[in-house]
Amino acid sequence: MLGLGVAGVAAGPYLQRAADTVVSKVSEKDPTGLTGLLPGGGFRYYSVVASVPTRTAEDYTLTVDGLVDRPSTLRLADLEAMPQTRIVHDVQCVTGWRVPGTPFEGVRLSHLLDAAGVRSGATAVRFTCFDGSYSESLTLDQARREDVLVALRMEDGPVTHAHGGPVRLYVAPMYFYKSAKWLSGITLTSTVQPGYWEHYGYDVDAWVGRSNGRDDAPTG
Ligand SMILES: Nc1nc2c(c(=O)[nH]1)N[C@H]1C(S)=C(S)[C@@H](COP(=O)(O)O)O[C@H]1N2
Ligand SMILES: [Mo]
Repeated sequence: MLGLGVAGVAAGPYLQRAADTVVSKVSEKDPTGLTGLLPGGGFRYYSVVASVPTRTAEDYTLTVDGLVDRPSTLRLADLEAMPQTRIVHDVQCVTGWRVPGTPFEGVRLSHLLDAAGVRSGATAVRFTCFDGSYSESLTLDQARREDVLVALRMEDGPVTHAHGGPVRLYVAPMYFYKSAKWLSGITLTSTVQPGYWEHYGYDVDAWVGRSNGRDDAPTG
């Protein structure tokens, strides 16, 4: 776990600055300013970069490419026009905090994969983000699960910028670091390419309660 400690130190200043930005918004409502907490009950703000550009319904795009027959660039309206699935599930961060019974809604990743036509050589999916730094990955089997969404809504409203809007990934059965915020790219690959935190020691297969050295159900 040495690598994780180093990553924590390296990411610290960015997390702090990002949290300051959010706190200043929170404090308009709550002058006591809960450090690092987002409005909406228990969520914490995470970003590995100091500032993230905003994307609106007009300028947001999601590319689907790599080992597919039909690469595409989707706009928010394209995603909104697809079948929507709602999942209510606990959110669990690997650091211990948990938000029970959180609704997410959006397009099943499997729907986008089918629409793109996954080629036979593909075994994994890589996710990239318009923050310019974060990335994640899933095996193709994991990506096809029914509880993996390209989420447009969270807590029964649009995904806010702080939560990774307008579009974030939501991988319900895994620790929340798999749920890449500010999603901008879905690339079908021939091998799993470990994501941002996975380079620093977090498990690539991030099943809640069965990975990252937490074989007992987390209590955070
Ligand atoms: N682009 C991006 N996505 C990300 C992260 C990040 O730093 N950047 N952090 C991950 C981690 S560790 C967690 S716990 C959740 C936090 O989501 P929230 O900020 O909506 O609470 O986002 C995940 N997705
Ligand atoms: Mo996390």
